[in-house]
Amino acid sequence: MRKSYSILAIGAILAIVLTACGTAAPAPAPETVTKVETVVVEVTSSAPVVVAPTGYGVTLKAVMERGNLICGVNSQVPGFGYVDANGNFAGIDVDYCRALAAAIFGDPTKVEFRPVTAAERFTALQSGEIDILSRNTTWSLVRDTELGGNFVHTTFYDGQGMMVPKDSGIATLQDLEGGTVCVQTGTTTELNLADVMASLGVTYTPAVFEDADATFAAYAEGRCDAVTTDKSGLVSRRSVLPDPANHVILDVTMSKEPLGPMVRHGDDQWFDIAQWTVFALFSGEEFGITSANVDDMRASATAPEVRRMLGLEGDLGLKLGLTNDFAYNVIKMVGNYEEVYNRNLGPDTPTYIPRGYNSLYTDGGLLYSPPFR
Ligand SMILES: N[C@@H](CCC(=O)N[C@@H](CS)C(=O)NCC(=O)O)C(=O)O
Repeated sequence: MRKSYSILAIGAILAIVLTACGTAAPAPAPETVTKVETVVVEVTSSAPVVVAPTGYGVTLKAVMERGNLICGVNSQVPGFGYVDANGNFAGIDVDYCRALAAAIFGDPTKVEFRPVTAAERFTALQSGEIDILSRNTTWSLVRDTELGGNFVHTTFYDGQGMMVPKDSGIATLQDLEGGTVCVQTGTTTELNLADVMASLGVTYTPAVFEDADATFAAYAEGRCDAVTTDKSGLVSRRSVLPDPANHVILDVTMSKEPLGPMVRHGDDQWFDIAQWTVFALFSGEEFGITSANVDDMRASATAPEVRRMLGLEGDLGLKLGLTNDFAYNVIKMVGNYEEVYNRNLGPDTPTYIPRGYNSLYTDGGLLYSPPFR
């Protein structure tokens, strides 16, 4: 699948990535992506991208008929999306895919994980190769418009950072004057680096790589003085360097990187399903409903919102095109947000990241679900 996709769209990927990076002319006629049932967008004269059919209800119907969800994920970022020692996909973004499968099928295993690189991911979504992208992807205006996506609520608030060898003597971005910085192509990272260094008047040479493995291998070999990506990515990739303790993340945040799932334009039902799956995870934590106690809660809950959310009253699930126990299934089978977070990024993991902004609003963070009513 990935092979035929590459043959079909390699020029288009380049055009889209270059456009996303702001180094090429704008992609033509983005409106055609959003308003037409099935279209072929001539992103370059030689390499059309087939855009998947869109329209209300199309995606859920296709997923149900196929019998599983195809989720575009990372395979190189521990804690977010990677393949663990047992050969299973794991990470917070991967668990979100499982939660969505649980919401749709009542079965978190009905999901196929499709690894996509930073450069491939938007074309994979537009072409219909994947039903949803859940891969440490930053919400931005260009991605929300020209690249044909809608971002579901942010699931991890992040910011870009810079990592250097501990003994390098580099303590600030200014110390990188005249140096080389390893960075991955097709990312917001590359753009922010240029913006921030220009505003500081720091001259540097970017060393650009296609994926995280190549970027961090070059850094580990000393081919650059520093490496930059989302701070989550730095924590994650530092954990798999041969000598994690010998690398420090500078005390500087270069950007806002709100990371979350992305769907195609055009299917509001699918957007709502993806969105309320996120809210089920947040609300589960807010109401103290866990995978361990959800059955007790279902047997004894009296709070009206909890009863509606777990499908004991009303028909909220049916309004999404799902069953009324969709949120119960998410929490029972995958856990609430806190459980998912701690499993992948909690204090007992090698990729520990303090919750910070990724706490509930009731704990001073930014996670806030609208009401289940
Ligand atoms: N959040 C940024 C960066 C995301 C990104 O792709 N980060 C890299 C560096 S950690 C990555 O995940 N690479 C993994 C890969 O290429 O498979 C974006 O959406 O552009």
